[in-house]
Amino acid sequence: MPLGEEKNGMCDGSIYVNNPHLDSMQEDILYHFNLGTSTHDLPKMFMDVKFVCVGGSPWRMKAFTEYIAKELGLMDPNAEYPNICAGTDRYAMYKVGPVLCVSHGMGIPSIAIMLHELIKLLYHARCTDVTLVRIGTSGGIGIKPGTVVVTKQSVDAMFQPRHEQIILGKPVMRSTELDGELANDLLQCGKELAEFETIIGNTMCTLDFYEGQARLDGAFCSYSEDDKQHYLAEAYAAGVRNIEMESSVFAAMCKLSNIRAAVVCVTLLDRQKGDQLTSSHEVLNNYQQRPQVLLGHYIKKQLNVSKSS
Ligand code: R2B
Ligand code: URA
Repeated sequence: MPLGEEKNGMCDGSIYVNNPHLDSMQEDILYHFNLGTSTHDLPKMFMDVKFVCVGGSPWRMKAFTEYIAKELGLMDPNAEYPNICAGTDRYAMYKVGPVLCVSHGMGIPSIAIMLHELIKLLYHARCTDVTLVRIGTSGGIGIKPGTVVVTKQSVDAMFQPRHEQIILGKPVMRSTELDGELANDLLQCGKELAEFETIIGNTMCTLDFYEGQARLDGAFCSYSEDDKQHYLAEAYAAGVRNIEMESSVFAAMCKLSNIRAAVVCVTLLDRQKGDQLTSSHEVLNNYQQRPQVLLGHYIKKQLNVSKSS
């Protein structure tokens, strides 16, 4: 099947799941969330969700929940936000008003499992007009560390905008197209904030942090510094400005289920200058807050919340 031709439903704002088997199941257990359709009233719990923010670390998702609660003036800033998935340590989930925050771990397999269950959760809850944003960290190419990159296209290690999913032993290629208007709106938010540099560029999604990202400091390395620089230069020429490990499957699955989606990652280092993360924890923590601040600004604008509480 040509790239991007899998069915992805109507553009009516509803969540699309393309699985006829789901209809005949008596209940659906979202195992890695410790939630289910017969044990939980998913519409009651989640129907009002309009923004979903996903990121690698559970800790960062909790921090974003507290931040957004304060920014939206929705709740007592000192309130505790319970982890909705407390019964499992696979993923963490928090909700404040229309904002749901979910952690996804590291790498394509981890985020893909989470997204299958998240998409079904939103579907069972009958959510509509949901915007889903991945906020995260990345390695930059030729840009200042701390720059926030809004993804234009997620590309694979051969710089192609596709995600390969093996199904029944055969490769299925899926399009990684993201919502261009949302990406531009997020870029605009970065410009309005003017607190850090925000750019739009292609994001390379790899299967590994070390050899997959042309690092010289893994346990194994069979290439030279020149080989590494050549590869990074090729990536730059293909429009790649940052490298991370989840955007391709994220983009592909959101497209298949009709969800408006974006990827916003801060760069922690310039990979043309090194491989190791030598900046202090303070600096890295400051960088990691930038995608949160940008997304917070976007959500506030969408909800017409004018000032910080
Ligand atoms: C960015 O950072 C993680 C690796 O350190 C990975 O999850 C990613 O995409
Ligand atoms: N995350 C990555 O995947 N790569 C980096 O270089 C930094 C963060």
